[in-house]
Amino acid sequence: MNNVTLTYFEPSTSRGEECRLALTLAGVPFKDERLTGEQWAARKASTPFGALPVLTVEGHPPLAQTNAILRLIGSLHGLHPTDPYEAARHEAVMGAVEDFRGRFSPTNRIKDPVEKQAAREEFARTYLPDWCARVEKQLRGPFVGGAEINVADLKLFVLLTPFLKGSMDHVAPGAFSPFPALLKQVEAVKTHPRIAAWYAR
Ligand SMILES: N[C@@H](CCC(=O)N[C@@H](CS)C(=O)NCC(=O)O)C(=O)O
Repeated sequence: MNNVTLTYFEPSTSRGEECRLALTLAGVPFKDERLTGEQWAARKASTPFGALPVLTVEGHPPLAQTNAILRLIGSLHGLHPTDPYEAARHEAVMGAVEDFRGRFSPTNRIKDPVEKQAAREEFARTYLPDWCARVEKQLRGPFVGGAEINVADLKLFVLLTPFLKGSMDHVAPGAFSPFPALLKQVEAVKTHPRIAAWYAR
């Protein structure tokens, strides 16, 4: 991969961060382009699907859709399984992360504080434990595929870290306590030398 640019917004809590971490883990030097709202408004129409992240690699058209970007980086750099069935299992975990976002994100847009609290508490009581129990069954431990880290692990890490830090109002970090294998997975990603080095910059 030559002359690589990863375009996203500033936050480190969502899809663009997953791609930055994948490039970091792969040891690929890249331009870390972070757009302001104004820059994005001028650029949106020219992107493949009108959303970020977008990966640009010399000699190839710009690539959008986070999971496609992660699969590409993972496949080129030994961070995604080569066995098609195991690869599909990892992709299912990546899809489950997007499912979680799809269920949680609407609560960000609720204006009424009482309604928002109720929606998040309901999420923490119902969807969250069911999702965690199902995802835990997919972990061979500590990572999705066993001893080796893969791009699917980065998605779980980026999704869960803000919750475990207590940054999501009305969803206590303790909601994840019944799922020790999941907590171990997040810790294993966080302490991976290349990931730790990225956050120590
Ligand atoms: N399915 C897409 C979703 C991308 C997406 O929704 N990106 C958001 C940021 S996380 C975005 O670009 N929002 C700005 C906009 O839609 O104008 C993916 O997985 O990459």
